[in-house]
Amino acid sequence: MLIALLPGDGIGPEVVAEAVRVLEHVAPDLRYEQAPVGGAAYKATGHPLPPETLALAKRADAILFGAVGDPACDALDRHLRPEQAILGLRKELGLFANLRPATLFPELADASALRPEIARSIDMVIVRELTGDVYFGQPRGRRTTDTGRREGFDMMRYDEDEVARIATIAFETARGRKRRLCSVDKANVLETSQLWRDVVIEVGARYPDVALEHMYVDNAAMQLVRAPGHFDVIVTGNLFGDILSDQASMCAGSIGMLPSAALGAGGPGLYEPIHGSAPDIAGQGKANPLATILSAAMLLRHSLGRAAEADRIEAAVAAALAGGARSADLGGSHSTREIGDRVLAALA
Ligand code: GGG
Repeated sequence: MLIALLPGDGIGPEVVAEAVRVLEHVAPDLRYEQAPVGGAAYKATGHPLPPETLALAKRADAILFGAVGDPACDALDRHLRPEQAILGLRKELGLFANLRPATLFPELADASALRPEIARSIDMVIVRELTGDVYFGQPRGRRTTDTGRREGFDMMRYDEDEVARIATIAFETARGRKRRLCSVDKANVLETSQLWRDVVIEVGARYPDVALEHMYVDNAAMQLVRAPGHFDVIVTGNLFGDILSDQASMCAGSIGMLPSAALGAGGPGLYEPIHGSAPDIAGQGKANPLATILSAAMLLRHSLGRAAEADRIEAAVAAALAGGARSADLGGSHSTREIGDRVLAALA
């Protein structure tokens, strides 16, 4: 089995290196090929997603992705910015479903932005749609109006098939859990959200065993900090999911803890920490590699069907945390490498 390694920018290479050490320990038969992506690829080739990188991603059995984003690229045209690489991979590979589990490891209750007794109730999966919404809608761009004012615009757009397929993934995910699904939208204001709500209800008719509720995104943001235990599975669009999952991560201790899987209809899945490239701490060995290590566990489970190895990694992360492993984001001083060492020690 071939794993494409796309470490990317900032702390991406540091956290991917630790995840690979862990994968090599639990699944020594896997093969790896690495390619540049994001700002690193732009600097090397003039494009954030070079054809060779895309070709590797397409022929791999799964992709382990680090992070993209580089302040040195801030002035570039949008099409050349590092973030276009991850958007391009999702689109090219048809990776429309993003599973973002937000679970609190009990040892991290004190690291949560919430009071520990509230934080302990967090156990949810956010199902974020990944290939639609304002991220991809057309038209988009900049123009100067007749009166000489500069204007920027992005089209928020979903069609019913895009909503139906992500809703189906969300209902199936809920079926494998506590059978509660909260669909998050802004249907009191947005046309796209009204369509979203209609289609989710239609798909829900096939899942009478799953309790479906609808929530406006502003209320969902509030409920995530007031009563996170209310949520089992959340399904939402690309933009709302991006924002809510970062919020959920801080409730679960740190953005350095949340893994994700981007899945489509066949083809390789892409696995990445939800955090970005964190250029302020890049190269200093301060980054928390656990989100990437947990993403590697998701890779084993979802793309390779190797649940036993995935379970071992997750248990080792829990054991490392129970043994006091703490990077700076969790209030500790262990380096990226030391956290990797502690997970490996728990696996031994
Ligand atoms: N590992 C996540 C990452 O690199 N995030 C940077 C980013 O801009 N992502 C866009 C998105 O997730 O929609």
